[in-house]
Amino acid sequence: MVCMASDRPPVAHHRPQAGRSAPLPKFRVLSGIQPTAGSFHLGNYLGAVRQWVALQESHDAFYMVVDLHAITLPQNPADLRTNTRLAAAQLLAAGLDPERCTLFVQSHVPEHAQLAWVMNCLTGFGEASRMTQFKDKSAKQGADRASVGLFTYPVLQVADILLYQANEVPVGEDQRQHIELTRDLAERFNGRFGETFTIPKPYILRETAKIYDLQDPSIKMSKSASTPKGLINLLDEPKATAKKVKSAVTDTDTVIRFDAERKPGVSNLLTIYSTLTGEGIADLEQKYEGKGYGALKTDLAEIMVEFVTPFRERTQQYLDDPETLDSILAKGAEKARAVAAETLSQAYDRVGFLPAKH
Ligand code: ATP
Ligand code: LTN
Repeated sequence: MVCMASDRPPVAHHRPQAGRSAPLPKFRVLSGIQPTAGSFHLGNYLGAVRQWVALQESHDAFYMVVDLHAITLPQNPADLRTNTRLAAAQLLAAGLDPERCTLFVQSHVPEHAQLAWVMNCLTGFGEASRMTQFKDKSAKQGADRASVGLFTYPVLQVADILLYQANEVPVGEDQRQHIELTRDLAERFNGRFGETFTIPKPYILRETAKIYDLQDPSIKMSKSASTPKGLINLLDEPKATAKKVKSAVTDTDTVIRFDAERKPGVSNLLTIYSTLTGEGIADLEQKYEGKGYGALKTDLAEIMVEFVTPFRERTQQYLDDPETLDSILAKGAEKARAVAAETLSQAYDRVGFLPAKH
């Protein structure tokens, strides 16, 4: 495994201050997900969204559907609109509660694009060129056809995080480099213009940082890289999902043991099983001792079906009532904007922009 669990509690650069009698203000988390598919996949859920749900209980949580990021690759406008609502509906179905967190759409808060411009001007061309996700995605399209937006994608993500003075950013392992860039740019800005931004930390849980493709456990489960049989979409027919789990690639021996290097397929299934049920890996190894892969896969298929069936129903309920959904997003954007506007105005002032007179 490549990553470390986030150390807790986080040490904020700007620790929130409280009066003697007031309760300590909560740390802030922020994260985002792209509306670029018709369904979240299991990697999105286990690697990120599940943590978002948990963190809304303990943190001041901001979560957004990042449609500005989505258009760094070509999107059909009608699909983008549909997928944006769909992403919000899935986040609510997964357990986000608009009373406990701020849920919004990135393009509803114009400050993201405004701060991104400032941060673009602090980012080295070479520094941006080293972002591995840009290299991967641009290589897929043919480097010459990649947009400048794709190149500067990570800098927009930096602006997303810094606008909210987030202490922690719950994401999967593939996002670590972008959080590192955020830290570097925040330090650079603070060093050059005076203390302005909180330095955020990645919040990446070791166990679920990277969920692998069920057919090729050497690559991460991803909407773009995975084979259809290796990708579990949460909104797919539960029967199809069960079938994919049952035909997951394992290995030629039959021992159910967690060993990410030598037995990546089985280990991936154990991780998924353990996270969805709360049963420890060691307990699962014991439970399936001498039973073979068939039994493990059959049980996991059932667990998956039990998980996705109500998830699909709840998502559909939100989609059936777009007015309520849009009003949740409108309230979220209003709350988000209040925070973002304050940070942006400070940053503009520090950079030396002349205040606009109203
Ligand atoms: P892409 O096809 O562009 O790679 P994706 O499937 O990785 O997309 P994103 O919308 O980019 O999906 O990711 C949303 C969140 O899900 C991020 O925090 C990301 O780190 C996390 N995530 C995505 N795939 C996995 C995975 N296989 N394991 C763990 N976390 C993941
Ligand atoms: N690049 C992220 C999505 C994202 C994000 C953010 C995550 C955009 N802005 C801010 C955390 C914080 C991805 O998951 N692909």
